[in-house]
Amino acid sequence: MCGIVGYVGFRPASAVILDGLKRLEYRGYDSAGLAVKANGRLEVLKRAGKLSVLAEALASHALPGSLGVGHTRWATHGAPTDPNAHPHLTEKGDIAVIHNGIIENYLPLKEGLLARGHTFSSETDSEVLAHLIEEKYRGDLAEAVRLALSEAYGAYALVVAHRDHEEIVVARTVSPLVIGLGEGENFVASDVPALLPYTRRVIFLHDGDMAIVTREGVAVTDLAGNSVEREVVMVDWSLEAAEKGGYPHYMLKEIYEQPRVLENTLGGRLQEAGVTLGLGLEPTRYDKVHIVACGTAYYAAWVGKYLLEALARVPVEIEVASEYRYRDPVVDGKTLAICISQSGETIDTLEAIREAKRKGAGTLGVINAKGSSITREVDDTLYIHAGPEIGVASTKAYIAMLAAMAMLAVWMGRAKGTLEEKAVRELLAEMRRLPRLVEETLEQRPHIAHIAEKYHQAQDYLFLGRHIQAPTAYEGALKLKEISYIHAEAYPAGEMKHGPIALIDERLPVVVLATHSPFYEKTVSNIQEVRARGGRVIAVATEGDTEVGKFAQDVIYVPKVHPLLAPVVSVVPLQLLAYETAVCLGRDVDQPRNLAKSVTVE
Ligand code: HGA
Repeated sequence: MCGIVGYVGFRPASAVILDGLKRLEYRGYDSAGLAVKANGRLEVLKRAGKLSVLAEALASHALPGSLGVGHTRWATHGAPTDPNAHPHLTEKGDIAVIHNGIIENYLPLKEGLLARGHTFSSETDSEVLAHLIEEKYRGDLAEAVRLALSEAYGAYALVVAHRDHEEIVVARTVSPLVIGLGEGENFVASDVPALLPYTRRVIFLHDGDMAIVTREGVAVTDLAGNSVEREVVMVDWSLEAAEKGGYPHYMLKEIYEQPRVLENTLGGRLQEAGVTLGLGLEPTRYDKVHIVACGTAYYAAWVGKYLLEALARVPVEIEVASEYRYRDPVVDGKTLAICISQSGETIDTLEAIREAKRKGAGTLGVINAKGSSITREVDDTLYIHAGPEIGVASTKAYIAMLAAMAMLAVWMGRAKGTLEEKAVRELLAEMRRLPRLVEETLEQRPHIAHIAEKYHQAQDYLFLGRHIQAPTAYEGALKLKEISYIHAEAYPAGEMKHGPIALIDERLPVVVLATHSPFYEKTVSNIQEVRARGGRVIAVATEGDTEVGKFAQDVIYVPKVHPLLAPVVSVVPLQLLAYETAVCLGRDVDQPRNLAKSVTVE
């Protein structure tokens, strides 16, 4: 959360910052601001609202200078107003501070600062850092930042500029920061997409790192000022991959990228009669698995549970990370704790996996972003290779997580001896077909757009699915809520009669995952129960099914696939249904209200 860009070099800093912030706007879009250093002054411009408001203000108020810092905000402390936007300046205007995270002891710090005569101009926790740094400053900016941080605790990616210094000082604990290396210029950002037009050479700062960034170079230290070596990593994400490429929204582009994403996730890993994952962990050491994740990744965890239990016959517990970490979970050395996260920065997930590790579990991250915090803390990482995901509502990362979990289950099943070679060959053959099947499913878009149009006035939606399609129902409901703001509930189909059936009337569209599976007949019975009460059914069914159409008002057909892989294909129409509904309602698909991507606050 929060987009951060810092620049020191020879280009106009405001243009680099604005361009970078545009590429990071998915991280927060309550307000935006920047500070640029010119002629020994820090000039600041900040505005509530989306980045376009700041861009407009900048068009009539140029900020010349080639050193600057900028921010897009996702508010935690204080409403999204102009004064609360970052950067925060000291009263004398000599120090500008940008912050991502939460300073947990900001209240006592603020009281002390007020008592010592400081005046605050915002309600944010972040502003205390500007005043603290000012108090500590004796001519050495990095030293002042270090001293200030020794009094603050919480999470921060901190970026500081001073009007007398040709440098940017940065520090991180918990919240991510990456430095981009150029020639005669260097960059700072909270995520890689901001850097892609300028450089592929990056340094991912670790927890507790600080850095002094100048035109000539970067010096990384720990918070005590001792120099530390950090690897320079080449990132392989292309610039086009992080741009819209002619699509009206990132989300739609990412939905259409899914066949290629599946090729990347699966490609090179599927062998004739097994799966090569390049993991060091030894599956036979573990007798139970815990999977932790948040949001969409949690539904991938749920699908993963069914896959691992079916194929590797290992008991699996799944839990949302924010609950897991606080409930003293029963973990031992025979527990494999898996965490799933697109960004690899999700703070709840990171803390949950740390908790499992502390208790002796082996740890595995299923992650998209290379070099991210979680990948540095777990014993092993299985990358999903989805490329940059910019749309706030996750699509292609979800499908890649599902494919990764399927491979993991086959791999563990083989290692544990619970899977016959014949069954493996069959599954692998099905997995190889997935990119093509998703491609075919995308052809349903016009039909799905028609259904979305028909039901877009609905106040509520219900999603039902059984067994491994229950998480698909939940993911479908989540997508709809996130981008259309229509209230949607999901239930395992068999649970409907235990309560939610009371909701059914002729105004309620009910999406039922009724694909080919051993539970197909039971699901068709659920469809009939909905119809008997006047509900309107939108079924997702397998091509060639002639039954479901007799009971459902609308049917979306998806290609036939092994039932354990059905979620990969079936989620696609639900993503499109959410997308088309949001478009019908005129919603901001890529920047839905109140949300932000890469959730780095608790
Ligand atoms: N606490 C700060 C920064 C918020 C943030 O990092 N969001 O992701 C604020 O509220 O401005």
